[in-house]
Amino acid sequence: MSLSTAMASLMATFDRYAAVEGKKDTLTKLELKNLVENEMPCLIQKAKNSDGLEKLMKDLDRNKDSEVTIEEFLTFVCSLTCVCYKYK
Ligand SMILES: [Ca+2]
Repeated sequence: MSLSTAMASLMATFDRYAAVEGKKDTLTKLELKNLVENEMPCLIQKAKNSDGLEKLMKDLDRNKDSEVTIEEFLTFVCSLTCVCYKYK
């Protein structure tokens, strides 16, 4: 897979989940939960534990509007990629 395919996939995945409820270009807590559970099964333990999800949402939602923007989401994916890289 090329890097541009991976980028397109990041954008399409965000859009698909963000469109479910509320604003079409941000993730609510439920949308974030569904995205993490379906697309990042390695984090499923964290998402299943509701305290974990609260914390994840709080960490991602930098501007504290209870919605996760594409910028906040991509920052999260990049940080996670850095962690995975270090432990590969
Ligand atoms: Ca939304």
